[in-house]
Amino acid sequence: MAHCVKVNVNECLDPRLNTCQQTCQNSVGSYSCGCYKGFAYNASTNTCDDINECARQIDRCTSVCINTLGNYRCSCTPGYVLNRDGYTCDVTSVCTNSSLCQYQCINVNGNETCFCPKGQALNSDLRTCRDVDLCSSSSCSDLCSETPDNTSVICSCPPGKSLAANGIICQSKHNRNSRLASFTERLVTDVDIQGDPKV
Ligand SMILES: [Ca+2]
Repeated sequence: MAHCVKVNVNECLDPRLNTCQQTCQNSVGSYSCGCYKGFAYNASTNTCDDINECARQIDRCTSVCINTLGNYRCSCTPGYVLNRDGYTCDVTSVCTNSSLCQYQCINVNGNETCFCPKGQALNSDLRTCRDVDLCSSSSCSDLCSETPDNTSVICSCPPGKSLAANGIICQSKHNRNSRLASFTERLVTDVDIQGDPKV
């Protein structure tokens, strides 16, 4: 009569003895398969399927959720940066899209906004800048030119006129001189009258 000895083989210790994809739980006379955290065991295929935390809405992301194999990660919409907790987002002062603007990009309350240097204006594409003709809106009465750095205007006057102290109005040198001349003349006349000896 032969002895039947029941030997407990640990199938989990040898990959050739089990068909588990991820984890293996030994039991007397058998074994069972399991999965790592982030995976769900699929009994029909004996595989471990990724759990899509984003789709199942079991993620902790406050903004954008990106599913990964066995896990997920959080991201933020443009203008926001992920906090160190890995879940929440805060407004950032810098723009995430550095190629967005022709010149400068500043994050204004989460909106990445393009700015132009002084003397230039933003085009309707909200990205590029155009030179602004500062003279077209200047107060110069006669001649106008832009400073080399394109940031302000300089008024000037044609020959025969001179720039008033306000720096924007040209006045005729001739008128000024003739008024001065007539004033001097009147002054001289007054002196003559007063000085006229009454004999
Ligand atoms: Ca996942």
